[in-house]
Amino acid sequence: MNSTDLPVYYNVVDILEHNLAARADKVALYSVERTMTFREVQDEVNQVGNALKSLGIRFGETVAILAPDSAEWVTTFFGVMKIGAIALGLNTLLKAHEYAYMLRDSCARAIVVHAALLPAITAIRDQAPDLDHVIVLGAHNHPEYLCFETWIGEHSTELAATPTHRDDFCALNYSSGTTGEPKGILHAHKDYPIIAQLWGRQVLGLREDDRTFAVAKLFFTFGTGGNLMFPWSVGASCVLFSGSPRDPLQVLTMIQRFKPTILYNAPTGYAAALTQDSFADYDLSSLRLCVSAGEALPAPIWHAWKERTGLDIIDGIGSTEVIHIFISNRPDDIRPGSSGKPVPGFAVRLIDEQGSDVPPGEIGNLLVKGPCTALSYLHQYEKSRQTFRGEWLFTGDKYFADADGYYWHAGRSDDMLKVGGIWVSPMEVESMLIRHPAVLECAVIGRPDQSDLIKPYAFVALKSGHAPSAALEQELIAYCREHMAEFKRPRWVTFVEELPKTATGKIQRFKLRALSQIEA
Ligand code: 3UK
Repeated sequence: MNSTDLPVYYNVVDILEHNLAARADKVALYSVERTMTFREVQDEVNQVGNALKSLGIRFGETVAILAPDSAEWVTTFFGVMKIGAIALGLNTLLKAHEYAYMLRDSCARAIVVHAALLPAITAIRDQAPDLDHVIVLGAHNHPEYLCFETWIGEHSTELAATPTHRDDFCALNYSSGTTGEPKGILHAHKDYPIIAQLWGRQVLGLREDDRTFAVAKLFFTFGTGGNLMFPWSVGASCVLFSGSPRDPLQVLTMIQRFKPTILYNAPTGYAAALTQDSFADYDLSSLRLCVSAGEALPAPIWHAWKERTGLDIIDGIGSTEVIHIFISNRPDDIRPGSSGKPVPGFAVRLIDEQGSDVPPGEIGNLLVKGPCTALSYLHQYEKSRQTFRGEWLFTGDKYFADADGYYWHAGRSDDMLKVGGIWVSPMEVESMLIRHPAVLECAVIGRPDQSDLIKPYAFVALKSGHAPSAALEQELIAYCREHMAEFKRPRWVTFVEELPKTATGKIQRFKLRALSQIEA
């Protein structure tokens, strides 16, 4: 499937609306707070769309959403796209200065924000010059901001979709890089129906009687696709999870209560659930299939999950640039530890530094070509030219293919780390550590934990007058935890006299990586 299979004028809200004729009164979404049928979702989407129009939000303008996964997240998301505006789902784990950058860079004109996350937005309101409207979910005491419920309550449940071109942009996500600011990635209305067909139906085999549940959040395209677009494209329901991915008991409780058939999680999520003493007490019998993405799923976790639950995990590599999974295992064809085979509709290449294809068994740089890849990074011309190479996307991943055609992840060509499925730039952690008064210099690398999943590991040289100690190690970790998104903090600190450097003073991370392997 590609874009010409869709009508020229196509609005992605069709993924919701095609259900109105067929199953308007079926439950579309479950959550602890609210359960809604397709008709109820549609009514609220229309109210949001009308309310946004009444604020003067126009075609092509950006509206941000900063909230835990919830019914309101979903109705806002579709309401924005239905009027031809662009929905920006913000990562709820970030700090105020990161929101300031994203709101400014995207020229967001309005934000729908949960009251619990509002302080981060009020703190930077004056740094987002285009942000004319703040709409708050839940109770708050800022009379100058709109209250979501009253705001939409004044508006009609009737609204015709803006006849957007299938190639018009509808959604924006930010993704971090090694250096510099996060990169805005725009996707078009056509991209979600295409990937829903190519992976959701073709590979995963989603059906109308499925019920999906994602630990991965809706602000991440892994969640938006897997837990919203794909189920609704086949008339299935989704279960939204507003809790923390780092709390495995909450996750298990949700599964027991809402009985999903499909579970999406990151490898850390599977590993964390397996370590719970009470794991066997939970009823997971509704599940028929599990999906893992965000980082490579080590084979031992796959086998342990299979042994404990009888369930297969489908590991697949996806990216925000491509929108979702493009190399994947399949329900009837799994090689644990590998990412599986290219999803039909995508082409992949593995090339060496000279650009020649490498033979099976040899590691090369992964390129992918597909019908739903983004076109560029917003406002990042040079970085875009390096990454979007004609029809091919340079993923930054190293891979090799085995003799049977399965693809195996073999690290990154940059220093970026995937921690719990989310990007961490070692340089960002280093620039935080260096602000601590005891730190002279430092370097951060990835190190596998006991489940073979990568976590940040810091090497630190101290200023004179400071001595290494376990207390100082904890202090440095706590310092990062406090000042940056928590998942980015180093999990271990090793104190060194000095860091290995090249003659030109560049830190030799490969030496540190070798050192960390000897220690482990
Ligand atoms: C890494 C994997 C090995 C890889 C994503 C599914 O992760 C997603 O998007 P991001 O833009 O990151 C992309 C990068 O993450 N990666 C993802 N999945 C795997 N590495 N095995 C995997 N299974 O480095 C890739 O380039 O955050 C995943 C669907 C939608 C997504 N956005």
